Amino acid sequence: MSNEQYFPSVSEIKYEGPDSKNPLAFKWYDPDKKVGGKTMKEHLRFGIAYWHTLCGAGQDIFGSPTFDRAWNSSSDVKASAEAKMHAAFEFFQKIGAEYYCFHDADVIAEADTLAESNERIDFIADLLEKKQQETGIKLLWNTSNLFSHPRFMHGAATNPDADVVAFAGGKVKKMLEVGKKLGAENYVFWGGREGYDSLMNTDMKRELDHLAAFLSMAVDYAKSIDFGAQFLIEPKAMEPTKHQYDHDAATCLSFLREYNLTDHFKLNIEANHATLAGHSFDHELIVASNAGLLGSVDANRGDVLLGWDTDQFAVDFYETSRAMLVILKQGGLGSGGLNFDAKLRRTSTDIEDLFIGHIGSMDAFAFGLLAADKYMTRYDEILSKRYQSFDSGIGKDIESGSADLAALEAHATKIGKPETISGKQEFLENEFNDVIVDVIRGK
Ligand code: XUL
Ligand code: CO
Repeated sequence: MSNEQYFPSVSEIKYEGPDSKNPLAFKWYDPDKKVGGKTMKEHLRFGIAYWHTLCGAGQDIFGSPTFDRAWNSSSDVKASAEAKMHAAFEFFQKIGAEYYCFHDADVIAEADTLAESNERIDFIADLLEKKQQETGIKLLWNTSNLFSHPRFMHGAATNPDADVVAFAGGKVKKMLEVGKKLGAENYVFWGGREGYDSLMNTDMKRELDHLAAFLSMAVDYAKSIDFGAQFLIEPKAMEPTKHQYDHDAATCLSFLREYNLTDHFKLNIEANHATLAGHSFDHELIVASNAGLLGSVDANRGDVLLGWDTDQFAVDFYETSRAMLVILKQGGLGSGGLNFDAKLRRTSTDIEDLFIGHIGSMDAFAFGLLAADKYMTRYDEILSKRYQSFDSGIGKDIESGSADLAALEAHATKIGKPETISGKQEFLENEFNDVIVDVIRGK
């Protein structure tokens, strides 16, 4: 089985440059090209999402699967997990991604009992470890699926039934052990069912206390087994629940601060989750980054006309450039990376489409990196100029905390009235477009 090729029509994807017309080549992602002292590969740290790329079958809420994947042909649980893993690593190698991410349930089907699921996980974790060693591909993050199984319908850590909370805890414990075994650099908590559909039956305060207790137990257990991965919370506003407790970056920060968890968690910001919360992608990145807690990114996009998590591949150069600007400004993602939490449209049924989707998005982020690098100095200049009145005089006193309202009054009285200063928004928008055009022209 391991010698079987699941993607025989595609060989290793190479960089051919912007003039290439080859859909199976990179136009912007040139892994070893240096940008500001680091290679593109080091900046971008691309990760492949097992659940979409390997498990995605093209189903939607109205229709059955449309993709016919060779690795899904076995009905035996272990044989099918093994086949999927071989397909996965063939894909990771051919696309040239250094990292991957998975939930427990992505790599092998869950059983009804924790003991049987754990036995299955041990089986596949041994194989994953070997594959990682053979290929040099690393685990960006792993996580536990605490949202698909019916037992989690009322939540996992926030379930009103303590037995289910215990089940969720058992699953997380196992995945922390697997993360350690596989050298995961991060561990993600996405609270897919941690929220509510109705306040008629929900004690929000108690559920949030339980969530914090659960996360603290995870912190303690990771410490006890010496698993040093960065813990990440992934904000999402809604879907599947009407309101998710990890609503957006600001809500997560306030939760982490309230329960004294900021030393242990950063945020994993997903573009489509930002838009579901009514924010732009760069807004969420900036909120997390300002707190020093931007840990990693789920790189995808939504559709402005659809109100759900479409998880499309990000291809908009403007958006990726804006995102990369925030990432560059904070000096990179550290142990984080850009994980493609993105899936093919249901109608994109060719096996090559899987490569084309990732290629387009890898190119879009590589392009974004070039544009951000070009714009960085100018961006700093714009911001420092706009706030320069805080560098001296009354502004400096405000920032340092030495001013009081009487001092502000005295200052205002002295100046008579403030000048009118333009925000130059349109000018700056046009200028940013010019930078994008310059990158396209290779200037
Ligand atoms: C769901 C989502 C998840 C997390 C990991 O919207 O983004 O796949 O990234 O659980
Ligand atoms: Co995600």
